[in-house]
Amino acid sequence: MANSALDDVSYHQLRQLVGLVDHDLAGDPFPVRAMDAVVFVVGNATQTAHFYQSAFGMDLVAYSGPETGNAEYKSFVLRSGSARFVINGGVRPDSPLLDHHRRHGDGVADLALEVADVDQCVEHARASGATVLTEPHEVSDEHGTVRLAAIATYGETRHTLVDRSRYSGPYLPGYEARDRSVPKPEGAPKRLFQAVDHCVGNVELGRMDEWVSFYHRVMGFVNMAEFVGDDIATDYSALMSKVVANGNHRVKFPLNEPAVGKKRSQIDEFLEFYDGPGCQHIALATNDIIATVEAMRAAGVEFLNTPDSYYDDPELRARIGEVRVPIETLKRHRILVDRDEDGYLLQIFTKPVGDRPTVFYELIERHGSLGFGKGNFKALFEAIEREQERRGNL
Ligand code: TYF
Ligand code: FE
Repeated sequence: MANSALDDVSYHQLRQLVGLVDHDLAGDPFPVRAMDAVVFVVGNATQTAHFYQSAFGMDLVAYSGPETGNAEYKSFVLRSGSARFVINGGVRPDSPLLDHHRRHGDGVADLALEVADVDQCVEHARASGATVLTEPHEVSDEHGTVRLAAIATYGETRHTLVDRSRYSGPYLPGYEARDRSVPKPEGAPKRLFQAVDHCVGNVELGRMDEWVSFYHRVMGFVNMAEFVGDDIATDYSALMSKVVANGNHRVKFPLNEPAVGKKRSQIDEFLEFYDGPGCQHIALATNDIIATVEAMRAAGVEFLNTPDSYYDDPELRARIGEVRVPIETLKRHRILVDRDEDGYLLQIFTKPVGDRPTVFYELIERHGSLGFGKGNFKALFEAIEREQERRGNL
């Protein structure tokens, strides 16, 4: 598997980082190997790429733009372990990327997937009623050949399907290798995160189940146990949520819809400011959330605040038992903790990283738990609502 997204982090490490289960790709109608890339369209790719290097500690590995023969847009490819971000921004005034940005602001245009067989996936998707946006085709250069296609998902988001098993270049034909050019955050570990754990989609009111069935039918994804139903939703979360995953759980997509409750849903706020459905948050798996949060904070990344009462609650202390650091350390960093029958997880959420109240990040350190922090939903959603109120959108 040349240049696979899995190369930089071993299967064993990934098992711990993102929680994998055994799965046989051979019998899978839509054999997904991993996330290939999270592809962003932003207003200023040059500066956004700088941010992901200086604040998220990512490495610049490839570039395409006017200097490399691509007059329309600039594209920066960044890596951290097995995670790959591609940051695109229009250069020519007639670039379609600028129309995308006008509608959505900075956002995720493409959750690209590495698949074992592009043609098989596209045939299965088409037969299941999916919209094929780009037919299977090949692109080649001196490093080999990549086979690509794309299907539509919620809103204007797409899934590009990539088979790079016959390719050894830094990303795709048309890109030139680049070295890191911006210093990492001061005192930061070698990598601030090792993998993408999950990517969350926000869809319109009443459409979550349609999108869950889309991932079942079209991509052979399965349901994961964690969900927020209408029983919990109206009480405090203002959203409903279900999680789908590929066979081995390497790729996990929670899907949210607004819940009709007392307050204006955070999902409604997203849908208004993103101008439709889209990717709401990306969870990044780290093996040292303390060091990662320290480095990101030092670089100016803002996280949601969790009140002292969360940590002082004797029920929480009893429920979580022993974790790898004293609870005072978690309190100092405002890191949340949740435990279930399989183990525990540590997590924290940034504020939205762009101008619109849309895309944000989660950092997650898993110790056996395969969940998404259900025990934290109340405290988390209250923190999100405090921010919504500060923005005047509650
Ligand atoms: O991905 C998840 O399900 C958790 C919880 O607006 C969550 O991270 C769900 C919705 C949301 C923020 C976090
Ligand atoms: Fe999450």
